[in-house]
Amino acid sequence: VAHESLAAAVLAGDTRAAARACRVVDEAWPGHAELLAQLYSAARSAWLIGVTGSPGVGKSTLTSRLVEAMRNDGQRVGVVAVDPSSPFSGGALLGDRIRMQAHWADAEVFIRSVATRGAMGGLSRTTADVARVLGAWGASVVLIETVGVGQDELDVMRVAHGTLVVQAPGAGDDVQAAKAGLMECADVFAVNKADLPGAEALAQQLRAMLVLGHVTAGVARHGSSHAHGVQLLRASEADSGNPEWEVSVLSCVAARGEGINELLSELRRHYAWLTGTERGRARWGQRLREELVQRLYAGLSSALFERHAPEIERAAEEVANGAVDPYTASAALIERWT
Ligand SMILES: Nc1nc2c(ncn2[C@@H]2O[C@H](COP(=O)(O)OP(=O)(O)OP(=O)(O)O)[C@@H](O)[C@H]2O)c(=O)[nH]1
Ligand SMILES: [Mg+2]
Repeated sequence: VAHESLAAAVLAGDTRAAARACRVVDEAWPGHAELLAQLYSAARSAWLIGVTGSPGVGKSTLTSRLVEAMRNDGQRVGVVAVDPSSPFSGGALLGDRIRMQAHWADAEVFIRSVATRGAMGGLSRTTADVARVLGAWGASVVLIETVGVGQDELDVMRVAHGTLVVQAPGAGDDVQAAKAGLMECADVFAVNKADLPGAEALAQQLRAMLVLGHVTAGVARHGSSHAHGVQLLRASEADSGNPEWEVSVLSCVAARGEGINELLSELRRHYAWLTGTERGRARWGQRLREELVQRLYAGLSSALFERHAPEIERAAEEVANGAVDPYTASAALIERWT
């Protein structure tokens, strides 16, 4: 395969090769799946941490602090900054770059931004692929920062082993935002900007919500978006024994580097749970199963669309001119192809 030597160079820890591999997978060049297949087993040992939350809560500042802490441990670190907007809009990404500046010069830190929505699973597929390239390059930890607005961005967090949801006082609708999706993807909550008024109240609100939401924990969390896979996939998790992961709320002041080690050890404790307990392993196994299902959905539908393009075009024409209804037309095509 064309990318074999590229894979070898990435696996040897070559930074330029990793940058090139990121482009290959980000832009879905021919052979990118084969490249990723070659990197997969090495990438599996990397610990992927998602960092999300509303705009401006301090995700980048906190991510940068976590990188610092891991670098002090001598670990090679990857950062994937997911920018949901256009790569040309600048703003957020530029800000992130400035905050990450301290790490750009560090050869043991690889920072990559991802903006492609693309086909085949879009943002979360690209993020998973890029994070794996960084893992194969030798990052023992890959931090994935994304703004916690919109389903696509929240889906990105499913790529990570653990998700840190960052909240901050004064962001207005903090807890409201937490309710809408963010709450469900949190493995650990960080109440950042604990130097500002309202931080303690926010932490208490979050804790109260966790207690209330506890009944459904582990069932509602991390559900699959594909109806099919869900039941099949969930059964294994429900069957496995305790203990369920308990989400906690920790305070920090990322700007001053306070509370970072505590956050890191809580995240480590989560990773130990995920990889070292029956229920944790079932949870992670479910995610990996879901990835296959997602890739099949995307791959099968694009393959079918490609192969049957003229037929689909004819049916579309008939629906458009009223010769047939869309229900009958789609049912007939699906019947013929399956
Ligand atoms: N008071 C205070 N300000 C902080 C703290 N951490 C970050 N900030 C400030 O909050 C602002 C936003 O920080 P970022 O790290 O860019 O936040 P973000 O969540 O990455 O922002 P986006 O990526 O734009 O959504 C900056 O001005 C930071 O200096 C903190 O602990 N306390
Ligand atoms: Mg940021």
